[in-house]
Amino acid sequence: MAESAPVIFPLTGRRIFVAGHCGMVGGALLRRLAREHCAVLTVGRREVDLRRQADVERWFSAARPEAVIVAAATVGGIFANDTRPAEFLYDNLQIASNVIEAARRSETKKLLFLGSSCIYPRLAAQPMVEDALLSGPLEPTNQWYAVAKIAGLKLCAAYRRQYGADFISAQPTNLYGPGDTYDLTASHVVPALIAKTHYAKLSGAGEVEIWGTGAPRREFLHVDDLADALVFLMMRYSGESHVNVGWGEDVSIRELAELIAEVVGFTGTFRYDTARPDGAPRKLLDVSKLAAMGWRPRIALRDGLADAYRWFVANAATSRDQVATPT
Ligand code: GFB
Repeated sequence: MAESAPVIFPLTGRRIFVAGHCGMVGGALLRRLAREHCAVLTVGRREVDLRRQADVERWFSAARPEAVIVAAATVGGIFANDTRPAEFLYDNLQIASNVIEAARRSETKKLLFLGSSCIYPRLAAQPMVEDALLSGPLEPTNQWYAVAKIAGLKLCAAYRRQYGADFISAQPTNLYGPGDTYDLTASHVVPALIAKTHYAKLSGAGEVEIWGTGAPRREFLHVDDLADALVFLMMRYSGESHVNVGWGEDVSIRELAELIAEVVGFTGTFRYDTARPDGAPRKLLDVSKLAAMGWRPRIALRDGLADAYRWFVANAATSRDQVATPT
């Protein structure tokens, strides 16, 4: 394994703002940052709506964080992206613009913005390198979210060039883990299949519905691995290009469903609803840039799914024995 890149921005003693601390990524960042000797700042949605420029600028000029991680976003799986295009575009453009500009005005020394696995072209060569950005058309189901996230990456690059700000961005693959969303109208595939197989097991239903053909391939990273990579990049990376963060291998949705069935203990069968969209055929990140800096993920998919399932049972599962499929 490559030797770790040197620390150029120590976090010790710094005041670091985690925007979006109630989300899955924000929660993982709070757990990870508890191991650094820094003061983590958070603010609730009722106090500051990150989509409102005046709220954000008022909060930044009072709090003056030295470092910022932008983990806030309006997020969701393929159904939410496809049916709420205006929210995905507007909310995420506003969050990116407001937080990045307020950070510059209040002289934040370092900022890290997060992209999403949909920013690359639908048919990008696999695994996808950082330079594949804007080299072809986007996947239609999530182009709205992708455009907003690409704008955020470009804002960081532009602020580096024009203002000399040390603003960087990371590009995570599909994420899962504790704190995920289990509402099927908004969830990604991992929590959706955990919930569906769990309730089918409880009710004795022999069959679970999977959207699409089961053929698309996705790479999944546990959110605690992501948080570790983000802290690594905050401390050790400064550059204009975004940096991919992934596991380095992918699985088909069919393989994922079988693995989740094993973890949950569901012994029935799957039915594929091909009237539902598949989305991008494959999304696997090339992670060689981050690996060359000396960072590697640790949580293998099976272990990570078991962890996510434990969290679901303890925190999100209800006494219902079935879940409604969104139409
Ligand atoms: O996780 P997912 O919604 O995200 O879907 P994307 C991944 C694949 O799983 C798709 C299939 O091929 C879905 O059709 N799938 C099967 C299901 N059953 C289900 C189910 O019950 N629920 C869900 N949600 N999927 C999102 C983007 O794309 O990923 C966002 O829309 C973002 O913009 C995010 O990039 C990371 O990988 O297709």
